[in-house]
Amino acid sequence: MARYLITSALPYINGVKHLGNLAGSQLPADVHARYRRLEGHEVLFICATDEHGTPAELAAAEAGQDVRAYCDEQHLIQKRVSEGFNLSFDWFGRSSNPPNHRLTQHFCEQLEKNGLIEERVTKQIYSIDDGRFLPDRYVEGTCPVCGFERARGDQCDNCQTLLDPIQLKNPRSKISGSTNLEPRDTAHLFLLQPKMQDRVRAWVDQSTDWPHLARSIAYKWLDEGLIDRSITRDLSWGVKVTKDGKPRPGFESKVFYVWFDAPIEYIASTVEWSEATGGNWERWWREDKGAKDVTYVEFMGKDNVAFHTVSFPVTIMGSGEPWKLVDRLKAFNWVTWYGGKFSTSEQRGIFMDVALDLLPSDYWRWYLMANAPETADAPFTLEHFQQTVNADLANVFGNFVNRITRFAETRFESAVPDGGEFGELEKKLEDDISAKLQALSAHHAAMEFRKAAAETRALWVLGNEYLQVAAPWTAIKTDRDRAAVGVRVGLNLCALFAIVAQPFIPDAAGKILDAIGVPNENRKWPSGAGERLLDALPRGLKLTPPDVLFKKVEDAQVGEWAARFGAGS
Ligand code: B3M
Ligand code: ZN
Repeated sequence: MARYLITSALPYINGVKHLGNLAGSQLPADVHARYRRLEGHEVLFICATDEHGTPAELAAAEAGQDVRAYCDEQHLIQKRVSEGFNLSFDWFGRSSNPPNHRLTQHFCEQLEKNGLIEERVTKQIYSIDDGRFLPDRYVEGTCPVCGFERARGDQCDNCQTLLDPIQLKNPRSKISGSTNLEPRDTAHLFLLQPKMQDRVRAWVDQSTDWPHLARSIAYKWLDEGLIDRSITRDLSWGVKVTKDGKPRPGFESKVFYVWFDAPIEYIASTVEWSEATGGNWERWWREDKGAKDVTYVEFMGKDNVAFHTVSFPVTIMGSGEPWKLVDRLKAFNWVTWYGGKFSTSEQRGIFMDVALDLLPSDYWRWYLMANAPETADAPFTLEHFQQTVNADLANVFGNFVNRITRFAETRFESAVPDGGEFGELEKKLEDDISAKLQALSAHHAAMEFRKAAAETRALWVLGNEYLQVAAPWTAIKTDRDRAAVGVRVGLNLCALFAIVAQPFIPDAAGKILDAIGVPNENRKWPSGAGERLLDALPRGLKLTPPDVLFKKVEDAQVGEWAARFGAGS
């Protein structure tokens, strides 16, 4: 048994996330956490809302709410939605909670002790009309790199370049729209990343276990060369800046930059978990306290990779303390809405809360993982969604379970039949199934979600092909033993298919396993070694055929949703 610490990128607090956000971090992290748990490993799965910085302040202002009240409300909303999607977090914390404040201040003080922090006076954009400095997203303007006209002060959404507001051409205030802006002097703390460049590169060099996308992005940043980065901002909402545990003189109206404190919340959320449950967070995060044998896996969208492969490691390594570093980092491209952007303001795309009103979470989970944006961006279209879930879930998997459980009910007294022996057909099926199971496990272990979903589907297809040939409904007329073998194997396949589908579609899988009467302790991932895969259920075991597992998505629904969610527009 191994230990896995799994984190998903922390969703910003500024509103419910769309299906693309879900597909790029929280959902694959959940699938992987479920897979590792089923294998019998010890898993700690951590997430939280990312509550600081200009996104939070701007969203609260737009909602006409005080920032804290806004965050309290939005955190609960996101928590409820993540429960609706069956995201099995061991803890869903908040970056605004005290543990993150304490740890963020601690890291900064450590970094300063180690000569990695410098206080510098820099020019920041000051808005004369708003009477304040305008950090990050409080400014918009033209990107100096690609010319995109609505680049935000912290990052260009078009070319992904990380920016300083001062670099924007034609800047304007996001608060008032004013262009009456001027550069003014103000002090900030800078993290001297270049001093850590060689150590970070050496660490990436030896991190051969990272999937390709993450590695290539990390090298892009290292090759460009790290720069000193300001880690404080002129804002009131956030983690206060301290020195020797006391407010830092000259920094009374400043807080840490959200990207400095957000990754620290992975640790702090684990502290929240331990405070709430009596767990031991250090066992997961401190190499001197038992975390050496932890495999730490991170999930995120590609725009977050630089912060996790460079900035956060600089914080961790620069502290000089034995904190756990990421072992495997899985990054994703975008899910697009018909090739374009999801947008709350323009009502384009489906967001997590609305998705749950339309269909059970399993439908979305299956589609998003079967089409995970792993090697390229993946467009979400309602037509493809309908096609996929109807074919895979309703026709292939749902029908299989339905057919065989109904037949067992009518012809074998709702029980796993006894009698008959395995023939060539069953022996071959057993070989085919074990080969596919082995491939499936390998894809899950490699966090190749598309391949894992395809392999899961391939198993279901094998089951249908078997039933087609074994045809117990025909055999029963002449040879009851032969029919009994077909039904027994069919029911065992149902159980096996549901067991390995649990990471993707936990609700439906649970329903099937309940219907067949498979107890919890027998729902573990098949190890492959010497198992009687097709003869595992006790003979005579009673079952209740499940209700319709997956209703088909109808054309009328697709038409209605297309109009409502701006399909193709
Ligand atoms: N909240 C950005 C995002 O949601 C950011 C991730 C933080 S991970 C520490 O894409
Ligand atoms: Zn740009």
